[in-house]
Amino acid sequence: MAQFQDVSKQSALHPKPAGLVLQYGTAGFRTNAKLLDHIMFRMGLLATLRSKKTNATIGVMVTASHNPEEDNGVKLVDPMGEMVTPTWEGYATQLANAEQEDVLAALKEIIEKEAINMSQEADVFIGKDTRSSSESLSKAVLDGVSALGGHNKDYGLVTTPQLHYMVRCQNTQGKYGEATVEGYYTKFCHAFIQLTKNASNCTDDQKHLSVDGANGIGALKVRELESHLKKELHISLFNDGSAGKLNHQCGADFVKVQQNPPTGMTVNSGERCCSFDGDADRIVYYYTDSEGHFHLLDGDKIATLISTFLKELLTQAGLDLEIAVVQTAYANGSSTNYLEETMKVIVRCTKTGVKHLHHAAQEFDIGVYFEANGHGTVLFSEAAQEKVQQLTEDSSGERKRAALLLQNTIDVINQTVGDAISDMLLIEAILAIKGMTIQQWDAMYEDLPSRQLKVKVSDRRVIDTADAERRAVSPAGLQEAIGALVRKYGRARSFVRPSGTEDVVRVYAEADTQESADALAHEVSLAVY
Ligand code: 16G
Ligand code: ZN
Repeated sequence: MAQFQDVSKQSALHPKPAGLVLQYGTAGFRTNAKLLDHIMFRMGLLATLRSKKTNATIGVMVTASHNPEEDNGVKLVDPMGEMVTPTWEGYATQLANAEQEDVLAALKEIIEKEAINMSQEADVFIGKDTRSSSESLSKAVLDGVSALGGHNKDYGLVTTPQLHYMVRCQNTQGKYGEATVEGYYTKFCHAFIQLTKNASNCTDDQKHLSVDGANGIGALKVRELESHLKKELHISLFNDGSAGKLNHQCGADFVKVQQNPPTGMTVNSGERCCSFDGDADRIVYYYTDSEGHFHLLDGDKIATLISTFLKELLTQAGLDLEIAVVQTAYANGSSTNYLEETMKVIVRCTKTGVKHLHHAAQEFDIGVYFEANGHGTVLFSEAAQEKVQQLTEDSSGERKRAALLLQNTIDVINQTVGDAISDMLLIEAILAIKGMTIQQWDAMYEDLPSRQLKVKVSDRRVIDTADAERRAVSPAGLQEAIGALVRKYGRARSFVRPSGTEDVVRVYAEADTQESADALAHEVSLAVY
């Protein structure tokens, strides 16, 4: 077929370095940008097949998130804006690793296995972050799409969650919003403005927020967002990409791991600050107190704030909807304890990686999911959304007010994936409505001191875990050794897991003092060797 001749011709222009093996991991493909040209071309091919198969628009995002500037990566987005399914992750790995002369055969194998009708039309949406390599890599994706006769829409520079949003809007015929960047701002900012109308006596000081844009795409988009905020939020933007390097000593990952403010930002004592990561799908908040101590409000604190707010609204609205918080093993023990014991909400723990949390959250009327690193969102079931909508029409007084607040909360959230901009608007609205300072939010519960370490081992795959990564089942004896170490300390917990993005084993420990958490993490890392 002529179609496949085009693929052969184009594929030769995007050759694979012989012997290179890469895997579609938790965050898609991610490595040094110089190794990715053939991967991009092939992901263009695969997205086109996926579009034909699902008869829907598929997204391809070129980004390496919080990785250094020299890296890049690519992720596929499924029709409802969610991560691509595990079977297709497998195809992605197969196609990426086929040697140059075997690309066609690998492609045909997928077509056959999935019984894809090649005469079906295909549509692919493409976005990229601000890395210098993203421009040419996204062109390679476009080559892949056109080689199989697919149509494309290139959104250029967008955040990862913006691209997820576009895909969902397109495939729900506008029901979720308009599939344009302008439509994105209009939807989320309108809901934000509606919410803040419920905040009485908010001073200009309370409306002020310092944002660290990680010198990435999030910074560009915050600038665009500002004009839609009608002065309901006053943003001071730092690390806007004009001088600093992407993710270098700044951004959500740096702040979370280093437990320090980013460089390039003025952090005045007591002031509310937040950091985005390099593709703006993560956010963490922080402040320094009058003694200069740094206080981090991570994904666990964010989940707690949001679920408290939602639970109060459900009570006021008299709506009986089941709400759950989904976390990973990295969630601070204090947060889990507070959610279960004080707030009495259901808490679920899943493996690391957004797709696992997202999936678990879908099982509830309202599923709030956050990784401690600041990636998260809230999912509302169709039925829950309908009930809220109905109540806005059928009720009056306090109940109607609560129902309208719930409705606008649903609309300010990007339900496709964690989104720093949309999460920021929701958090700012909640703090304003509750008249809450960042210090009061921080005081909801006190984090247990914790420590994360990484250990280089010859083969990280010898470590196998169970129980949402909280228990090591191999090698033999490791879990018993960890258990014995944990018993030495007060309120202690520790686990190890092979990283899905780096060639290391990660160690997590928490305990009643920082010294104990540090010592425990160190001892457990010795047990891993
Ligand atoms: C990826 C995941 C993130 C996870 C991290 C863990 C997505 C979109 N991103 O960045 O959720 O926390 O990997 O990395 O799923 P690790 O396996 O190296 O610890
Ligand atoms: Zn990211």
